[in-house]
Amino acid sequence: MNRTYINELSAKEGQTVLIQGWVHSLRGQSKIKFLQLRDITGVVQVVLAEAKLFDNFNKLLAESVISITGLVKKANVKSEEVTEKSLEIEAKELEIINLALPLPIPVFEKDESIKTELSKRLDYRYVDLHKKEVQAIFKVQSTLLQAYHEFMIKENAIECLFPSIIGASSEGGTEVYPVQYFEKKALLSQSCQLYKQMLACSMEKIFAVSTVWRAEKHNTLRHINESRQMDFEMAFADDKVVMDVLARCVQHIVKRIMEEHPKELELLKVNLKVPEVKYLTFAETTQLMKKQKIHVGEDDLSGEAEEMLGKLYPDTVVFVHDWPLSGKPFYIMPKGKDSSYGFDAIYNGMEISSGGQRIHLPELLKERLIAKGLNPVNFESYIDSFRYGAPNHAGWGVGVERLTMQILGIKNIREVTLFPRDRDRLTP
Ligand code: AMO
Repeated sequence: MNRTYINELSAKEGQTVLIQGWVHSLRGQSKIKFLQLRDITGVVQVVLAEAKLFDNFNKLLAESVISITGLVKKANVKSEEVTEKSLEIEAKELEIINLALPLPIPVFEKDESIKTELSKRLDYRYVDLHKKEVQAIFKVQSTLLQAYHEFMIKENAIECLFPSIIGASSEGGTEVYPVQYFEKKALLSQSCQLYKQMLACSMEKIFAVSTVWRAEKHNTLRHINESRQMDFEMAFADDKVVMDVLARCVQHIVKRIMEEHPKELELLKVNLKVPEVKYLTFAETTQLMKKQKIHVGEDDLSGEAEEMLGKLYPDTVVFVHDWPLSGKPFYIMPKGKDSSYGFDAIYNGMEISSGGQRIHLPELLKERLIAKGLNPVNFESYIDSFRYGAPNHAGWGVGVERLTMQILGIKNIREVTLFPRDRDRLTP
């Protein structure tokens, strides 16, 4: 018999079906036993009235994996956990696929006030991922990635794959992981920046999803050492053009999540709205923050300022552009002496993206590398790539985890990372 998923049961009332999944909860009296069975689509009540099934039932602990063959019957189930309340399964057979040991962390926390600490949950992430709240986060993240692809394909962008082992730091700075590459020293990619630029100079409009590594030593709620980025780069474009692409892209992603995931959003208590868009210069933002008595750096926004932007402009992608040149990486196009064509995008109080127009002129690029204390010799092939027909171009990178946490209003980035890598965590 083919397996039926739990959300398909309502179409099979009166039929015998095979369902498979995890034991969500168990309850037994001497003559009749109940269990709730969960699969990725929902939870259903199973009634076991035949004594021949009790031996197997008595062996079960929560999260054991079983197969049930049984009859789909009308019912009126009260339990909040059950998703198919109008039916239940009268079990005819119970097969144990794998008995679970006593759980190191609860999967089904009846008492919401007793929350397991995140670090312990992450130690047992493989158990934590049995929780429907946790699954909801990653279902939403999956749709986020699919919606990004959908949007980019409609924009006629070409998807590209880039190397993860690179010769020179793409973002400047020292926050890189060294790799021994045969006789040479190499680095784990901090971003696909140099490659996406080189590619936009021939393929015009490109996008990528890649894993990136940043060896930042500090432990914060918004940084991880291995993250995923959605990148975009476009030829014959400036900062204004690509900010508009990013705004429409985030709006499309949010809209798709609202369409696909009303249940998950309800479970996670998220009231999602398609964001508006606001453009502010860095100077305007500084003025705005002064009024609010909030500190802004000379060439960077503080976390507090990002939060305030979220309060002043809720459910809005706020672009802070004309960013001070000193606060942007070497590849960002200067605007006059001190300003730049660089921007950050702040959404619901946190930076989700940075980008800008790039330098496509080799001599200016060399100048900017030197100004940032970097050696142009280490960037020779990147600089040379702009000597043989390089259009002006612009782009951005969005952190997948950052966008997920801002869409879902989740405070700790580790919650939205399947297997986070941070200063203290390398397993699982
Ligand atoms: P940036 O370094 O600002 O820009 O990174 C782009 C976006 O990636 C996310 N991000 C991170 N998320 C979690 N943990 C981290 N340690 C982390 N670092 C970055 C953020 C950030 O906005 N090459 C440029 C982009 C471009 O100009 O196209 C870049 O990497 O959401």
